[in-house]
Amino acid sequence: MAKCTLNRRTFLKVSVAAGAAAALDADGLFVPAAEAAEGAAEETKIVKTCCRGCIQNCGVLAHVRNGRVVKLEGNPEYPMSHGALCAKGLSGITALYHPNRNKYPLIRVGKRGENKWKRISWKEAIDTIAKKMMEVREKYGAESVLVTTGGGGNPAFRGIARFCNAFGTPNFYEPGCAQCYLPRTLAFDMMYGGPDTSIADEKSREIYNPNTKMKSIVLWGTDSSYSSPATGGLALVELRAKGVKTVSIDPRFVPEAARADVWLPVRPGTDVALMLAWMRFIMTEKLYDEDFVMHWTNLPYLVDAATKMLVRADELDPKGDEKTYVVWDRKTKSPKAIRYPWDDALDPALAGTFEWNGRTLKTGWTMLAERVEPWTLEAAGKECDLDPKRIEEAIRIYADGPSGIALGVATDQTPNSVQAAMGCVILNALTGNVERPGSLMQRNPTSNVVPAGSLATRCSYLLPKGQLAKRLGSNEHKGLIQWDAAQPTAVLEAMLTGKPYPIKVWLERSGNKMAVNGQAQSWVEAMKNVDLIVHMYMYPTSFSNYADILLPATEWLETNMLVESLNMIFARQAVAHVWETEDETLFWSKLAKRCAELGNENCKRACDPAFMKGDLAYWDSMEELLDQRLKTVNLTWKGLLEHNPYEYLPYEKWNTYGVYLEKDPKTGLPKGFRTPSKKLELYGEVFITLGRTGKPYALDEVPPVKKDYDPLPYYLKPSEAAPEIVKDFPLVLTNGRIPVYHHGTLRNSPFLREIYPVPELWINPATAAKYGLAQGDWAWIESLRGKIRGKCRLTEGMAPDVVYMERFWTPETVNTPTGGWQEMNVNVLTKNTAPFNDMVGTYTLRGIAVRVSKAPGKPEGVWEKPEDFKAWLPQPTDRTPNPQL
Ligand SMILES: Nc1nc2c(c(=O)[nH]1)N[C@H]1C(S)=C(S)[C@@H](COP(=O)(O)OP(=O)(O)OC[C@H]3O[C@@H](n4cnc5c(=O)[nH]c(N)nc54)[C@H](O)[C@@H]3O)O[C@H]1N2
Ligand SMILES: Nc1nc2c(c(=O)[nH]1)N[C@H]1C(S)=C(S)[C@@H](COP(=O)(O)OP(=O)(O)OC[C@H]3O[C@@H](n4cnc5c(=O)[nH]c(N)nc54)[C@H](O)[C@@H]3O)O[C@H]1N2
Ligand code: SF4
Ligand SMILES: [Mo]
Repeated sequence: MAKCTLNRRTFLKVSVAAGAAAALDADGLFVPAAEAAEGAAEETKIVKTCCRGCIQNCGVLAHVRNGRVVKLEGNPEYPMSHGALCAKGLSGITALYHPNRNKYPLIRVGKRGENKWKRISWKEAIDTIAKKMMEVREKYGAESVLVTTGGGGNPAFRGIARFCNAFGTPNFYEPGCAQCYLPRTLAFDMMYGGPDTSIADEKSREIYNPNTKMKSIVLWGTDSSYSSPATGGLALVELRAKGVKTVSIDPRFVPEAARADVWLPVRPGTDVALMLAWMRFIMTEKLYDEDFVMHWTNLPYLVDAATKMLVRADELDPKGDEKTYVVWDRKTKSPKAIRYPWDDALDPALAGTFEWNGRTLKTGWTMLAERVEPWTLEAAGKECDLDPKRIEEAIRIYADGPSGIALGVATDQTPNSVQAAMGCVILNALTGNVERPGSLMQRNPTSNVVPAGSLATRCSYLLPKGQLAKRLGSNEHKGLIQWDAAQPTAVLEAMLTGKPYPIKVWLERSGNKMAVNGQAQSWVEAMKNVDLIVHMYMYPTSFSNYADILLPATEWLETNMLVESLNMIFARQAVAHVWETEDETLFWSKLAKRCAELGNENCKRACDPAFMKGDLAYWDSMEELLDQRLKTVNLTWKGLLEHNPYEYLPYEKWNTYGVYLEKDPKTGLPKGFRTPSKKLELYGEVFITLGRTGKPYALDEVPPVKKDYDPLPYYLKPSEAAPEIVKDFPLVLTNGRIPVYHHGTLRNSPFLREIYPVPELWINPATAAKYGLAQGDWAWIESLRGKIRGKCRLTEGMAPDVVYMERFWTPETVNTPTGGWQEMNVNVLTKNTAPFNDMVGTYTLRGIAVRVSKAPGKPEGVWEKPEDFKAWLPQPTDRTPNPQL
């Protein structure tokens, strides 16, 4: 038997050198690794799986020898990546065998943050958590339990909402949501009834069509070569090679900007002004598709200028139908009900203001035209710091379609978030770029094995009556109901003040909330009021310092999951398993079950008899859940592994266009879009209804908002553009992805840290000179809320008054007083207070006012040299059998 090369002493040396990371009642952490003798004998197996180093799922061929993963390469069968893998994916092995993995459930024995832990069993951990949850439920109500997750990389994203709904708490949040993707899913769902166009979220799938008719594409606040390098980034390279033109709208000269036909370095946070100008130009220069706009959008419908509501047929005639809309008929010069989809007997006006029976009626088109009127190219140029001629050039490339606007996360991160997404739908619709060959807005079929990319669904109906109105922040910001989510700032307030009720238990299952929450420092005091904080993750992070229980989560190479990519289903299958890590999907199920048992045992007060017994609130094994999900394609998990990947539809059938034109068998009419009018709701009356009732998402009563949501996009100036702030903080800071990291992850990867050891502050050379900064210098960056350091990267690719930096934390300083998150993290500078986006509650992550000055050097204890990271090289582990294999 071969000896383990790493003994307790060398381990301690490593972990002391690592300065780091937590976990660590060291006894027994390293048990002998795979036997060398066996190693020589066993052949290398190649196992098909899928990566989850970011929010994509590139196909992977994992080479496994003696139960250890020894090499990763791309699987050419994966239709979005064609065998490519990025640096994050390739670092999967270092993540899996990292010496500082969370290995066992641990419970705190010292004070919070003292880093003293005791190993406990999973059963004990789940029992302790469930008992505390039930106690809090009894004493304060289920809403005093908060569950949080991460947006990126989470196979159980929707399952967490389901867990909350079943337990009865309306309070779950993730730091993306209103700051990521919800603004877009909300606008696209309500105005179109189909998917958004985010490339990083695996939408805009037309870019993967080898025979696409696309002529141009606009990358608006997204840089695919950084945020989806092996999928969208690769596809764009191929599209350009075929002559597709691109426009990049990004304050930084990122790779997609460098390769674009037109780059518009928009001033951070001013995108909606630019969008309004695009709309105005397209409308006034007649670059729109009139036939499509007339027949397939609600812009010809009449709006009552006083109430802002669309006029219905029953307002013209008591016998009229309340669901039928009204147009201005030019033949009869009167308002007329128009049946769906069209009435050839009528001659509807697209534009116009009409007086009728003492009411002023305007078409949706005219309402929009009035809204965009101030936004000439010159006005937008001034507001967004752009050359009007370049704006025009960009619009003309876009208007020469088929084309589409791929809207990224940038516009989700200011209080103007939903309006930008509304603008994107409007622009795509005005130009007719909807469900046509070559356009980005498409409704392709789905097998639905992983609805919204998550194994478990939300089951909003499980939430007991009366609880929805208690959700923190979602009465004001009703768009949050689409995701069953609370607003982080409202949660923070409750945690701090106990109002409207206290938060007593916090279960958190992502990486480092101190790195990804806006204005992260505001949480420190609040957390002191929470009795039990649980952190489930693959390794300890700054957040673990605030936790009472740590739970070890599986890495993607240890996880079983379903992945749907275009017309195919792939298995992400566990190829290894280390220590006592567990798939969190199973963890939520076990916790739900234990709570249910306890609830039934000591149900003293009138607890809901259906408590946690609702439809599939829990399952006993991953296989049970996977089998359940695969039923829609008549497969089992074992069956899928035999046919991996499984093509559930031939590509030609999957690649459907013009879904809205397909006949609805029930009516014999075209299906239209999935909206109340079956037209694209560019005049967004649906948003007024959302604010008043929570519909279409609320399944329970909620109070109306104080002020109706605006049915049309409006521009909101960046929240820190006021002269009294700019006087002291003259630069604008923004963020964006680093290709080698995913959010707060992988800062402990020795190879990736070697590539990108410390965060770069991108700054224009003239600005740098003004503040005495040179290439490679350390700078202070300061906002109204805090001060951090970054390393200067001088580049002409930034406007003189704009700087860029991304979130960063350092595992090597986690056990120092800074917790590893205060030194270089932009989320010390960002702002989580008002103004918020009205519909979803977005706060300000991008476009905040800062100043810079020279710093003496790097923060103490931070590693920068390649040899520093040696301590994090993969280590032998045990070969704990994976209970799920
Ligand atoms: N200033 C600023 N702040 C931001 C942003 C910004 O651009 N600027 N971006 C925002 C955005 S878009 C988002 S989405 C959020 C991201 O915030 P979070 O998602 O909270 O970030 P992480 O926790 O780093 O990422 C989640 C990680 O969970 C890990 N994971 C994967 N599988 C599992 C599992 O089975 N169990 C567990 N427990 N963990 C797993 C993956 O490594 C994944 O990356 O941050 C937001 N914050
Ligand atoms: N490598 C890597 N990939 C990731 C992630 C990661 O953390 N790392 N996270 C994943 C997640 S959850 C998400 S949401 C996606 C996001 O993916 P993308 O949508 O591509 O988002 P970012 O790269 O954050 O931002 C895109 C660009 O917006 C620019 N930008 C900054 N401010 C503004 C502004 O005010 N207006 C405009 N128009 N542009 C601006 C930035 O310079 C950046 O290049 O990436 C996913 N993929
Ligand atoms: S882009 Fe990179 S990290 Fe993301 S799934 Fe693909 S290989 Fe993995
Ligand atoms: Mo995100």
